Amino acid sequence: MKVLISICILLTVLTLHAENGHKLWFRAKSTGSVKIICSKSSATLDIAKRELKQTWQGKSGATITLLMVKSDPLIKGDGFRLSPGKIQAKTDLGILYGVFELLRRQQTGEQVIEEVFNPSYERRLLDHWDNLDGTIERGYAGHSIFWRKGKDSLVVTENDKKLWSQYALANASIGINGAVLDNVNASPLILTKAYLVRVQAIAKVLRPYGMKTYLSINFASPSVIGGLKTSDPLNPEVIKWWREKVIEIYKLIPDFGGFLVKASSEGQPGPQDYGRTHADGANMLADALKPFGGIVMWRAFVYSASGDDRAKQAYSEFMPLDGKFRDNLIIQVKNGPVDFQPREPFSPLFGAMKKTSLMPELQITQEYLGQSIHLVFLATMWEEFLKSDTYQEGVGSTVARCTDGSIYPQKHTAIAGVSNIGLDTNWCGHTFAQANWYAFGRLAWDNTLSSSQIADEWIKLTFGQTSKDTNDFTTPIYADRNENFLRPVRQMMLESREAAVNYMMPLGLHCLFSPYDHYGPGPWWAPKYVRKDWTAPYYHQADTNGIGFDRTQTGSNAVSQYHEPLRSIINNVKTCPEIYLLWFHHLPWDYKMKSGLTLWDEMCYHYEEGLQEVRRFQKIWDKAKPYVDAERFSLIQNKLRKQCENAQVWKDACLLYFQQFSRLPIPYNIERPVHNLDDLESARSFY
Ligand code: BDP
Repeated sequence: MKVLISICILLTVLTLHAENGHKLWFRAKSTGSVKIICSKSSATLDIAKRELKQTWQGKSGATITLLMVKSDPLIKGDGFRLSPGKIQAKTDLGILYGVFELLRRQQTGEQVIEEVFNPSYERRLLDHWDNLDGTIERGYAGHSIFWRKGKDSLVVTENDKKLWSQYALANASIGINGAVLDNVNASPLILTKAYLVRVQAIAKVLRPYGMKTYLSINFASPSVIGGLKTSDPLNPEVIKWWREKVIEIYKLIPDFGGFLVKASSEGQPGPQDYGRTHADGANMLADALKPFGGIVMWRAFVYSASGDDRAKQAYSEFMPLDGKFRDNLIIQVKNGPVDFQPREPFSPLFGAMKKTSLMPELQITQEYLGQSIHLVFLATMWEEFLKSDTYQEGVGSTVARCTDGSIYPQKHTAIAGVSNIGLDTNWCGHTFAQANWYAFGRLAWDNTLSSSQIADEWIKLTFGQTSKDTNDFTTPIYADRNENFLRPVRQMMLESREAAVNYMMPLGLHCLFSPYDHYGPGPWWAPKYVRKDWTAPYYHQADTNGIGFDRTQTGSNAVSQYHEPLRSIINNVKTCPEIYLLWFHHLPWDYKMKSGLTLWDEMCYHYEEGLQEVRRFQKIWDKAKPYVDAERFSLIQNKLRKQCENAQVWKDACLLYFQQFSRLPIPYNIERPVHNLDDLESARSFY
């Protein structure tokens, strides 16, 4: 019995100390004391002081001055000026951000020299696709941290508050300053009193960390929960209903951020149900929010079953409305014109809508990128997107500059990422998925950061130093770690997205997913009963003549939505970048690629390369063992094994399926498929 009890105690102690990933990128503990001079006090400044004390890694006994300044023309909004020994800002939140920058530099060995830091976007938001019953749409890390099912679902517990404040701290540390708390496929119930009271409780916890709360709303709320006969945005009763609802919300949450709206899209109600335009619907809500400083984020993710190329539809529908939207309204546009695919060109709306504020929507949750199983670092994808040149105002009109106010005088600037956070102990389901949360925040703060720098920071913060290490980055121990851990792991992260593109859908292919879970391959999936633009063959158009979607001037003419010279570049098969080749062109299987190979052979090599890259990641990770705690090491090792299995499935499925059309052999220096196409086609799940 005694032995049993001792074992139990031992196990409890061990689990308590087991590394479960919950601490995210907060690993450092103070290595000495710090004296803080700050004449002001507030909840936000208290957090700043607490963090400084708890994680100080600088010289013991040093002094840090936190100074509020009124007139520093270089500091904007919640920006700050960081110099050795001093952080200056115009707002308390600016001071908190400055503290995090300083602590990050101490932990990563980056120097502190006098420098001003300003955010690229005024609003840097996480969109949670959390349902009120606690499930998460496209969530792969457990249930919602905000909502749950059951009788006591709305009771706010101490555990809730603790988790929300940890969440808010993590967001503040990377500059995220807002959260949309519920799914874009919104339940009208979110606007009922009981739920609003819970939103108020959440807002209270997030507030000191500088995070505002926002809600996704259902456009039909007035008729569904308000008892009205209609939700027509031009109906006076409906207008009044929304005005009163907004007043009710601001009474509870005075700094409420605003509404996110998915309307007239994928079956969601919207103004078009009443013969009204997106502008009619969106402006009505914007007017209700205006007196309180709230904004509307209206999504451009719309496409009908009209038969027109789906990639063209958001542009076709929204461009005619440019200039018709209120100034407290932002159109939220997904990075690509279709839907968060492993690779898409940027949406042509960026830069094109010149009289309307536009915000990018990125997807942090890896719906189409291996979910919480595959190691795919998304910063490279976002960097590629943000740096894409729209040419709208000449060379250098990048998406980043078209959306952050550098080119167009947008009243509001914002960027959103669909969150990958859930109740899983490690928040994101995969340790490396935490890097995507981190990267989103860092890029939202500074859209010029390189993915390499972000990866570098994240690895150092997340895997910390070993206990033997000092913070002296010149020590031999550090050099060894740098060479054998940091460098290869960073390289792996930077290559990981391209690897996924290679083994899933290279050369501009897209939407080849199994429809059941958006995880495994389903290039064959095309039942007669579903609309064509929900089937894979609609997008790959493979037949014995060739493969690819013809979006050139003689095809769907989606190219016309891009500005010159880009339009001509992508329209011409000779100048179209090969990464987008089959997005814009339908080409014969024996088309000659730049490498001299035929399209078919080139495609085969890409699939093979994707698989081999994951094989290499396995080796890199195995070698990382001495530098990582046992728990996270084996968790990631296991996930990489699964990723490898799935990369093999992807390669086999796509090559065997497309081979039926190409009727060409898979090049003989490539490993043969190990699955049968029939088995893959009848499989329901590849997890
Ligand atoms: C798609 C998701 C779907 C979302 C939709 C959206 O599969 O669950 O509701 O996007 O963004 O990618 O509204």
